[in-house]
Amino acid sequence: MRQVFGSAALCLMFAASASAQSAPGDPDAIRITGSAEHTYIDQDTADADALRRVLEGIRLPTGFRIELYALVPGARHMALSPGGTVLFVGTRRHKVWAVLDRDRDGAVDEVKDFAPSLSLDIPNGVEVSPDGDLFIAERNRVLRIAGAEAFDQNADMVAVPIVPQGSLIPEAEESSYHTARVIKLGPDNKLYISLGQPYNVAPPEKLALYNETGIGGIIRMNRDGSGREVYTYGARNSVGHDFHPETGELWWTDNQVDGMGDDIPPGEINRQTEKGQHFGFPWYGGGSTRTREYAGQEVPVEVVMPAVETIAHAADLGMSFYTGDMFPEKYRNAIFSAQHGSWNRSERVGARVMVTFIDAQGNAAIEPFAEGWLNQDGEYDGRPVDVIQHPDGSILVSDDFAGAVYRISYSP
Ligand SMILES: [Ca+2]
Ligand SMILES: [Ca+2]
Repeated sequence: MRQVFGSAALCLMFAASASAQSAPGDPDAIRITGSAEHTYIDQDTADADALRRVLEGIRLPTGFRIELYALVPGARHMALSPGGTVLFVGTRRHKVWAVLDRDRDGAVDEVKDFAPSLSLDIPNGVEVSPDGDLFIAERNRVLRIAGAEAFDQNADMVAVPIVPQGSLIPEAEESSYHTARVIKLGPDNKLYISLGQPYNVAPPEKLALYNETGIGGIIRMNRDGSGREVYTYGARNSVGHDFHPETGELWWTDNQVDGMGDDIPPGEINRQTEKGQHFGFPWYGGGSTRTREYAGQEVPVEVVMPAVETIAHAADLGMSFYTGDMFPEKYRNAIFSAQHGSWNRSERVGARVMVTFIDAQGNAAIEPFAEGWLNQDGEYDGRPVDVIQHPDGSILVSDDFAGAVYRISYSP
């Protein structure tokens, strides 16, 4: 019965999505400007000074330098506007922050909330297309706002729900667990959105519904919300993905099963070469480690094993390929990724930025790049979440524990 209901719900979801295809004057569009007051984040505070002292202790390869870029409360996933003047920063609360550098001199002029009249629910995922559409992926809705870079000057903007409220996942599957969406525009001009499944290990009776809806995977769709399909199967909770600059292949991080001890299962960075591949969850809890719940069962699908296994429970989150000119040549097309840090481990690991080098044969090797947020007392001074590239070739790192964005640059 459950599966029948699931299919019916899915049909309704697709019907709703289709009706939400946007045009100017769309009746579903939400007017987002108005009289609501912005919240401004003061950048000249004792917190900023304390964070600068923490950054003095961060270890980086020779020639690299890290500095505080902005104070941004709860900073999660990031996207830069095409003109480079606005950094949009998602959160797991109710705001998307706008970090403004109006004159593009690399110094932040102002940090305030984007569209305070807009009511948002876990707007973790943000993306901006090259032609200026801002996409916000919430717990259970996706919005598109055209021309968002100009929000500071333009008093007439609308948010179009390209995936209406309650249609990203069935409402009965809403949870506070694994609900931080990541959204990125692929080289095929489609939106790729990760949908974490809401369990430690998903129970068998949920699997059919999850396969249909893309929960425990990554879905893709056109920029108006049409043409939704499941691209990736067998993920547990992916919170970071990006496309290889040369091959266009989707690479993504995955957070693996808790409660199996300190040292297993490994975390994952996966390489996907075509639509519909399955990456093993819930039969595998990470790498080749079988979950207790599905132990001994024959695995009914062909499984793609991870390109990189990472240390258990480090919580690999946001990632980006590096295509800039600022860093030494060996970093070209490497992956920078954030390890948020463990909770399910007796001794903490993570809270660092990693780099993954991929050779011509596609073999990948990971190593620490920036570390030192885990202090001598074993406590966090920061927890990196996402890494993106700035147009100048530096990288930006968000931190939801410290409430900050850092900039890492290089000079020989
Ligand atoms: Ca500036
Ligand atoms: Ca896997």
